[in-house]
Amino acid sequence: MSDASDDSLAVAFTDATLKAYIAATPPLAKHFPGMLGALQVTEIGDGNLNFVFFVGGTEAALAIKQALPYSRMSGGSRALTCERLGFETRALQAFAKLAPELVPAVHHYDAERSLMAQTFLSPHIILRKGMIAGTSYPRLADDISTYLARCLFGTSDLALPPSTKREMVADFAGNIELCEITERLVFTQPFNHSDNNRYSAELQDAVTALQADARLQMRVRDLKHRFLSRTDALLHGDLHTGSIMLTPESTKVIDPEFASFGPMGFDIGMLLANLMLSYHAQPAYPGDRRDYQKEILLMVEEIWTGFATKFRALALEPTGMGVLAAPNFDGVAGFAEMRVAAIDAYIDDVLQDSVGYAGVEMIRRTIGVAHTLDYDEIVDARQREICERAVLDHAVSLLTRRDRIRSIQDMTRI
Ligand code: SR1
Ligand code: MG
Repeated sequence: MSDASDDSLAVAFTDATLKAYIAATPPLAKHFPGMLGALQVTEIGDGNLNFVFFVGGTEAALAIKQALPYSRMSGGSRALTCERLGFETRALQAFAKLAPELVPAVHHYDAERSLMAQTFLSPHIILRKGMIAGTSYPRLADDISTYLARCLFGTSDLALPPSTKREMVADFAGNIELCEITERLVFTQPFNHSDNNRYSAELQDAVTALQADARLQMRVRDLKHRFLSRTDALLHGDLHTGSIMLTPESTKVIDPEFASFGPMGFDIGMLLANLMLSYHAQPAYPGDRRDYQKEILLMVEEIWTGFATKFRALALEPTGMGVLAAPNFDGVAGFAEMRVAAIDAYIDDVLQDSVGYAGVEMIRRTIGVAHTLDYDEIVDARQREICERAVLDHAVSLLTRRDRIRSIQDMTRI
């Protein structure tokens, strides 16, 4: 199922060539009746990998994403397969079947031009930016826990017929280059001496200590092994606060180009880590952010408990078809209780994984190559160092206590 994309056709659009492409492509042109002559085109992307264009006018708009055969952040020097956009498209389509209101709709995909059109989200903004501004998002925990429960459960063996699951695993196993980026940038470089790592000299003692901690290194290797070897569910693969666009009333998960099958705790942990990164950065922002910090902790707790409750309900549905489905005859003594216990044990395992992956993500965003805007925004170097130290301390505690975590409060209390 991998794309037959010919990278030579994936050349960067200009305003004029994109307008001409839209006019000549019926599934796109139909969005702009009577407007094709006056379309506005603006490149609005700010991610590491791709280009994103706003295309539209007063009546209608689309977001058009283009993946070129290199990463945007490398300026052309680092080759990267255009197939990533095919994986993103198929992941969005899979998630749309499970949680249609929580992802943007895909309207068109062209593998040869390496282009995908999706709903333009407005007035949504990137969650990370909203949290830097101290904005409250009362729907977020409920929406995102619904997204996680439905998408992780719905692409797992608990829900899918085995043949469908195997076909999907085989398809997404082809997302090799993007998974390799995660393996290198998330699990390998930050825990080794690497010229790619990036952190201020003031943090050197903390970095040296964590890199020399054998127990921590083994925990990270165990989590990396699980990431590589498990195929529990289709993961978004890069579910940080830059991959969520929202308003106080609406939440959309975007950008699943790193999608692959893996352990459920990877997506959940990455999201919780980015919320905790925001939590630890808040003291450096203007104003008194203590109440907002409490909101963030509550959100972390509500996302986990919402996920666990909804996932459990899905797994226990009497019509469930997955591996834990009830036998189709009554009276297997003790089966119902054992099924509940098995699901609860599975959820406990996902929690411990989530906490571990959260620790890894917090560390790699602080000392690895890919930092986040939360900390890039802090101009006072001493203040940034204080916040980053808090992140590293918290992350190391999460990793070293991972197997003793019994509830989400064990994570937020630390
Ligand atoms: C080369 S891409 C660097 C990072 O940005 C993405 O959002 C992923 O998190 C990746 O690790
Ligand atoms: Mg992204």
